[in-house]
Amino acid sequence: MWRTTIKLKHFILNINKLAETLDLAAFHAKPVGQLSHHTKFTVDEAYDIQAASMERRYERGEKFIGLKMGFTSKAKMVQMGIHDMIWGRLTDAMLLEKGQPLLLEKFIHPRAEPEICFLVKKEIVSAVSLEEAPEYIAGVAAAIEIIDSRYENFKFTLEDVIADNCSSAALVIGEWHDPTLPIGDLKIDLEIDGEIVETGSSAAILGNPWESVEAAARLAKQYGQTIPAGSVIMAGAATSAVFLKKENIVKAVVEGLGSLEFVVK
Ligand code: OOG
Ligand code: MG
Repeated sequence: MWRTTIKLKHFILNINKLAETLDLAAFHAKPVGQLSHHTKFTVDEAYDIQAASMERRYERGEKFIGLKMGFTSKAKMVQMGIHDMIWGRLTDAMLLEKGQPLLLEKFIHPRAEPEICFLVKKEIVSAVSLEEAPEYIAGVAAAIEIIDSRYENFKFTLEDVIADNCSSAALVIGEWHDPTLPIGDLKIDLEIDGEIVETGSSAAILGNPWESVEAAARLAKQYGQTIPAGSVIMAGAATSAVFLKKENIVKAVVEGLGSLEFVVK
């Protein structure tokens, strides 16, 4: 009998090649097929791919500015069909300054989601409890995250999205506020062109956004990433994310933390 297929027994996962695929997809704003469709990899290997793809950005001169948590709310889990919390890395190139437009041509199929952001006061090098977390935080702000999956049709598995730096693409941060303000149950609205398109509460973020700081510290420690003083932690979206179109005016309003907006060009 002739064999018609040959099975490779000693398959070696090419972390750098997979990282390059995702990095180039982001760089050229050209989507790629899901990695999981041709390669099997674990959650830990997905974080290795993420780290390797971020190394390529750092080599181009981008600077690490903080972490983002993902799937910390039910609304997001349901929208994307993923049931585990994830985390990704943010760089200075992703940060939109006040008044700076989001240039559509730099993205594949960007979506916006309203978030709460924390400013780190003291370097976080290991897990911190919910009680200890405020000692490490200098400020809290309303924020908008722009996510842009590098995968066709914004479809992915848990491993795919982690490898893709959790769809991180851009972020806008509002005015910093005193972190002792109560933030456990604030009304959060996302408006497009003056209409509320999504509404939720900060309580949707793990029951309380401070839980996201605890989770970020724990996961960063697990994967060997410290969170330096001056960096930010995006707590995760409180609502589903909304696709963006040219000329959209996108605004987040968070009760007690004010509002922020940007224009899509
Ligand atoms: C993954 C990113 C999830 C959040 O806030 O839950 C996220 C995605 O939805 O593409 O950023
Ligand atoms: Mg997010």
